[in-house]
This record gives sequence, C-alpha cells and structure tokens, in this order.
Amino acid sequence: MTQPLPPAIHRRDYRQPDYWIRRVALEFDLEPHVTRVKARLEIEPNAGTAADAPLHLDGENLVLLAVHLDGRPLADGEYSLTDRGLTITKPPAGFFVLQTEVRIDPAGNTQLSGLYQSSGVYCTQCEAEGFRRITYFADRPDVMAVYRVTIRADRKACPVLLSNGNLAEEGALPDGRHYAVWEDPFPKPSYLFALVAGDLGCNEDSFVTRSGRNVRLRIFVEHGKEGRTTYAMDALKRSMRWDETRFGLEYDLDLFNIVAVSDFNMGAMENKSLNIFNDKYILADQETATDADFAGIESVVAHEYFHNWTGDRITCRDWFQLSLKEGLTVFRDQEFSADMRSRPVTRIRDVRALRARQFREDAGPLAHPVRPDSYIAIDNFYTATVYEKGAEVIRMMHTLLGEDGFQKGMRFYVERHDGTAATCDDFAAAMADANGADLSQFRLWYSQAGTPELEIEGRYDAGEGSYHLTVRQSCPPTPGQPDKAPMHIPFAIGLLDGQGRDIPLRLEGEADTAKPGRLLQLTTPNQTFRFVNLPQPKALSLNRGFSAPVLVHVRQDGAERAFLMAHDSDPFARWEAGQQFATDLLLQRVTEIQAGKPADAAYDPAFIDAIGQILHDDGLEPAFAAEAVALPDEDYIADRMAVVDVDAIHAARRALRRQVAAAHRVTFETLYEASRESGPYSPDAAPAGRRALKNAALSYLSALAESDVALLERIAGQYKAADNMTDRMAALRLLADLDGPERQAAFDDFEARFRDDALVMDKWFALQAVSSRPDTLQRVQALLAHPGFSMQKPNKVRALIGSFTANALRYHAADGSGYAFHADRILQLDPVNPQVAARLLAPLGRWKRFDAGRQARMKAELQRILTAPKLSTDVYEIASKSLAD
Ligand code: B3K
Ligand code: ZN
Repeated sequence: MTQPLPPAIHRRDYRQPDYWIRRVALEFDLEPHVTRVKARLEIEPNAGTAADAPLHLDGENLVLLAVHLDGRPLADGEYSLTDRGLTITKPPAGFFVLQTEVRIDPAGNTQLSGLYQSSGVYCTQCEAEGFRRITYFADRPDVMAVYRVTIRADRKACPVLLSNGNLAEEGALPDGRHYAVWEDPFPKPSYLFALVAGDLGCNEDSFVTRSGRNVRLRIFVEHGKEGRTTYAMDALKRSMRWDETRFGLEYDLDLFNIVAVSDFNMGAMENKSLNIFNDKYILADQETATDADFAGIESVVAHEYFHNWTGDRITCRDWFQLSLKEGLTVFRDQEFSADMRSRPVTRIRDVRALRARQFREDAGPLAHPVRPDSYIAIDNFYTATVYEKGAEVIRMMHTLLGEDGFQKGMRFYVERHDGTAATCDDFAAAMADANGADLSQFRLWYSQAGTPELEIEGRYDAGEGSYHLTVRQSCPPTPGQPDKAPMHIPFAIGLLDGQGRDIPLRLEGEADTAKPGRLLQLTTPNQTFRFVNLPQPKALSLNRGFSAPVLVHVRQDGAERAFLMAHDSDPFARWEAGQQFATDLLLQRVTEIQAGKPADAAYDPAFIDAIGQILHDDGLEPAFAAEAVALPDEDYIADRMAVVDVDAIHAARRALRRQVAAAHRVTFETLYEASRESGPYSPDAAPAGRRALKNAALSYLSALAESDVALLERIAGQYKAADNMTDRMAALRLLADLDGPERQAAFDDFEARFRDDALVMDKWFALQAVSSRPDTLQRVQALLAHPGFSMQKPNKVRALIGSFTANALRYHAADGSGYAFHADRILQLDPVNPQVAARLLAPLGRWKRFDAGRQARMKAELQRILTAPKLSTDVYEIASKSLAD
C-alpha cells in the first residue's frame, strides 16, 4: 500500500462538542469562480468545557480572507489553519462572536458537494460534510443553530435567490446586482443549509394544512420545463395531506420550495423548506417519463417532504445514527406509496429492490450494521443497509406493535425529541416506552450486520392432529462480527387446506381461539411451534408480507409451490412461491448445464402451468400478475450460488422464458391485444398496472422473436406507435437484446427525438449498456465519446457506466475486459467526483463469488485502483474494504 491509512471514526468515540454555535449569519457574494462568504457565528462553550479548550472548525477547499473574534482581527498566533480546518487556540471563557470571510469557487466545484453550479444555477449539497466546503463551521449534526442568510448576485444571471426559511427582505444593489435575506426560525444542523441562485422557471400552487395554515408551494426548474412538474406538485400535496392523516404531522412554515437541478450526486436532499432534487425525480410527462419514473417521483417527493419531521425537526446526533432519519423516512415513503397504489405490488417491488441491493451488500465485504460502528468516509454509508434494511427494522416494529401502537410510539418520539439531535436507541426507547414493550433483543437489528437465515421444517402428526413447525435461526459472519446472537424476528406464517383456504391456527397451551395466519416471535436459535386441533394442511406459507428481512430455507416441492402460487391468501407469499419455484428450477438447470447437459431441456410443466393459471386468473390486479409472471432476475439466481456462473444462468433463464412463452403464446398475444389502451394516458397505478402486464406479455413474446419475424415487427411496431415513454422504453429494452435492423433503427430514432433532452438520453445510454449482445462493451466504450456523455454529470455516469456494471453477462466477461474498463473509469472519475466514483465501485468487491480466473482479475483491478496516486478517501475506503479477505 502506497498511502497512509486514512483514520476511521468510531461510534464509541462520540462526545458532545466543546462549543455550541447558536446563531449563524451568512452573507454570500456570488460570482462563478470567486464567491465570497462571510460568516458571523454566535458561540458559547458547552457545560463542562475546560476554560482553555481550543475551538476547532471544519473547513475544506476554503481560502481564508479574514478572521475576527468579538470584532477584533485575530493575530497569527491566535489561530491555526490546516487543509482540514481552522482552530482558535484560546477562545474566551463565555459567549463570543467569531467572524470569518472566505473565498470559494462554485464553478470549479466538480465534486458537487458544498456550493456548486449546475447548468449555471448555483446550488448546494451539504449532507453529510459539504457545509465545511462553504465556510468554517462545526460541521456535525448535533450542532443546531438558527440561520440568517443574505445572498447577493447579478440580477440578470440570478433573478431567483433562495435559502431556508422565510424571505425577510429583498432589494436592488448597484451594478445590476440584487439581494435577498432569508431567515429560518427552526434551529438546524449545517447539513440542512441550502442556497439556490439562478434563472429558473417555477410552478406555483398552495396547500392549506389541517389547522388552516396556507402554504405557498413552488417547484423551480429550467425555463420551459414547468409543464413537466405537474405530477411532482400533485405528489407533494398528496404527501402533505397523507402525513397529516396517517402520522398526524403537519407542515410548519408558510412556504415550501423545491428546486430541480440536472447535476446531483444523489436523488434529492431534504434541506429545511428548500428541497433540492436531481431533476430525474421531478420532471415527468407522458412522452418523456415511464410509469416507473412517475412512481419514483411520487416516492422521492414524499420522502424528502416527510424528512421535515423525521430528519429536520428531529435530526441525528451523529452520522452513525443516519438510519434514525433514513430508515424511518423510507418506511414512511413506502407506506405512502402503498396507500396511494397497490399495497401488495408496492411491497413486492420494495422486497425485490431490498434483495437486489441490500441482501447483496449484507453478503459481501461492505456489510455493516444498520447503525454502523465505524467509517472512513461517511458519504460511503448512504447505503441500502442504512436506508432499506433500516426501513425493514422500522417495519418490524410496526408489525410487532400494530398501527395504533406504532403511531403512539411516533407521537411519543416527536414529543420527547422535537428540536433535538437523537439516536436510534432514542427511537427504539420511545417505541418501547409508549407501548410498555420490551424491544431489548429486537435492538440487535441495529447492531448486527448480515441477513439472518431461517431453516424451516414442518411436520403434521395425523394421530395427534397437530402441526410442528421448527425454525432454526442463524446469521452468517460479517466483517468484524464473527459471531451473532439470536435475533427477535417477527415471522408471519399460515397453513392452507386442500381447498387453498387458511386453516385457523391455535398454539398448544394458548387460550385464544384459533386464527388464520399467525405472527410467530422468533427469539432463540431453535424453536418449535406446535399447532393443535387441525386437519392435515396442504401447504405451508412462510414470511407472509415479508414480515422479516431474512432468507428462508425450506424444502418444498413444485406441487406445494404451485399450490401456493394459485391459492395463498397473502399476495406477497403468493408471488414469492412463484419466485422460489422458478429459482429452484433455474439453479437445478445451471447445475445440469455445468455437467454438459443442454440448456433447453423441458422444464417442469407444473411451473409452466402455474404461470398459465396466473395469466387466466381474472381476479388478479394486472400489476400483481405482471410481477407474478416475471422470472427472478439473473442477479437473484447468482446470489443463491456459491460460485456464480453468469453464462449458465443466462442460458438457463433464457430457456425457461422461451418455454413459458411457447406454452402460453396465444394467451400472451390475447392479453397483449386486450390490454392495449385507447383512452388518454394516465400515470395512475391502475393504468400503469395494465401497461405493466401488457409489456410483460410482450417481453415473453420477444423470447420467440428470433425465430419469428412477425414478433420482432410487433415489438418494433410498439416502439414506433407508442404515445408514451413506458411503451416506447419497454419495446426498446427488448430490441436492445435482439438482432436485426429494427434495433438500430429504433435507437437512432430515439436519439434523433430526444438528443436535446439530457434526462431522456440517460435512458438511451442505459439501455445500450444493459444489452446482452456480445458487443456491448465496445458500444459502451464508444459512447464515452458521445457528445451527450460527460464524466462530470453523475446521471450520465450512472446511466452508462453504472448500468454496464449491472450487466452481469457482459461485465463479467471471462477475459476481464469489463473489469478493466470499470477500473479505468473509476480512476478517471475519482479526481472529478470521489463520492460518485466510490458508489460506482461496489461490483468489483463481489470477487469472492466468482471462479478463480475472474477472482484474480477483479482483485488485480482493485489493487490497481488502490495503488493509484492521490486516491480519494471515499474510493480508498471502498477499494480497501473490498479487497479484505
Ligand atoms: N439525505 C439525502 C442524502 C444525502 C447524501 C449525502 N451524500 C437524501 C435523502 O435520503 O433524502
Ligand atoms: Zn432520506
């Protein structure tokens, strides 16, 4: 290793700051390359701080122009300056005022952290540690202050000047400049500070809260795009109403602003009353956005809005507590989507995403607890574990306490912690205290990493008329945690009779009457539950509703899985039965392919019939049927294998798709024709569900298109005739994998139509990168030179490079070309934008799951990255942890 190890920060080392900053006045004189920032900080020592304790303020990439204490310039010996910050050697004993002036370069800020410019618009991103790139400050979330912000800028370049809170004053200045003063009455940590200045259009609306407050709502976007904010505005108003009715939480200011920018490291940011968004999560209309984009906008707009209470009013004490706000807010946005749309389909999609991102993370070298114990770069911890597993932890509390108990706990949490910086333990304690519940063992979900695994065995005793369900729980070792304690797992199950009805269940020794479906409390490594007085069940339904984020191992034959697919009263378990049935078949076929057998031997007809039953079940909502007939994706199968074989997985899955398609061709064709819409487009869940089923049918038909030109033409026809982006993209996605002039013609047409729309072009880049065609890497390489591509734009990088690394078949090419390409891009991106570079790196860390040849190549690329000069801390942390054995 050529570099010194950057220091890790440990949760156990937390202590309160020596000094509090209570009030902040900021003055910005905005110029693209020379922006001046004056800060006036009102500071007082913390109780117990030693009289001569130095005051350290964080600062990065700042040029200090002046520093005054209580109005007097500081002499050289009174402070020290490093590239990490400013230290006042001996501050006064009591209250004092520190004033600094610094110079920064927003136009030269390619990291998109701190104050930067996106297409000429000044904007900020301060979470987690970006505020220190704006001014010297105690840049930690437990230091909460009241802000007054003055912005001065050229009136023509920046007619719009925004910050948090209320507009207190505005006016003209000499030389064509103007100013605005914003005051935020709510104390907040520095990571929630925001500023926007630029020439923007706006969609304005209003919302009356339940107590009668009239809130002015504005969404600012590039001029000309205001019409594409209608859906986001509607989602915002629905979020505000929902938070009142479901959580009793009301908005607390007279205005709420959203600004959409095209260059953004993440999805969006919940700055108090001034949310800043990646425009991907704001802009949508029928021609440019898919149904999935609309759903994403609804969910992210809601998520950022919900942070107003769970994040802003109650924030995190330190960054180890990130899941306090993120897990809880993801749970809230998931519940919002479930209430707005189909609850079962929302749950299925959330679980699919959890397994694809979080289970994978939990099984690899970057596994960490929901509340991590240490980090090197905090920006690396905005992970699926902190967010999505964090949301599952909250959901399990909800399952254990019920909606009423959970809401009681929420009210208590808000009452106890409003206006403060809290911890995950505080949240669990509020839930427990409000309900008189014992969550002590449950809290292990915060501290233990890894996905728990359950081994299940069920046995019916005909003589006794009893059913014995044995559950063994374990949790695999993860980095730094070789041994795990048993967890408290809420596990919902049911037993079905021969007619597919739920059998009422009563546990031995229980006084209650029998109930269909039970929530079992798993608390020890090995438990047997004995249900009495019941007839012989036909099928066992497990982890209903995905009541716990665990891996379930159970021996069930195809007949039992098919029965559950047809009858389970729990829609999630019904979907899951199909997924597990297909997974068993695909894994079996992979083994056969490896033994030299053909990929296309006939699959179990019971599975193919079960898919047919779903297609013919008119009682199912179309969106659910679309999920239920979709085969598990290649990555899901890969994650179930000790040594991944991407080629065999691809061949096995392709063969199964073909057989399902061939068996049900007429049904798919009828369904396809029947679900074509004639009326006007609507992004609502019901029509979107019908489109999903129609496009699932088209996707199966495409499996037969290589030998049937009529099908190829049908797909190309849908592309051409589409009046909405969902149908256009669905067809283009299928064409991307197919040969023939139709493919190129469609991609050329798409480019010609949308060349000037950066956001839409992301789709064009991404689809080429996920193609299963053998020349995909060459194509991706060529696209790096496309005028629409830029390494400075995170959305482009994710669309082209991120999508390619998710293309298992081509990324894992045996010659290592995919890995080398990936590592080259990381090294190219790191000096430009280390946060995005580090986030892009994770796929190389999966080397342990591959054969020796691929392992060696992946590790060699990680080594190459690690030995590069001037590597960022962000990339260093991910690369070094990825290599650890
Ligand atoms: N809190 C932000 C994420 C900030 C990312 C910092 N690297 C978005 C969200 O979760 O709502
Ligand atoms: Zn969030």
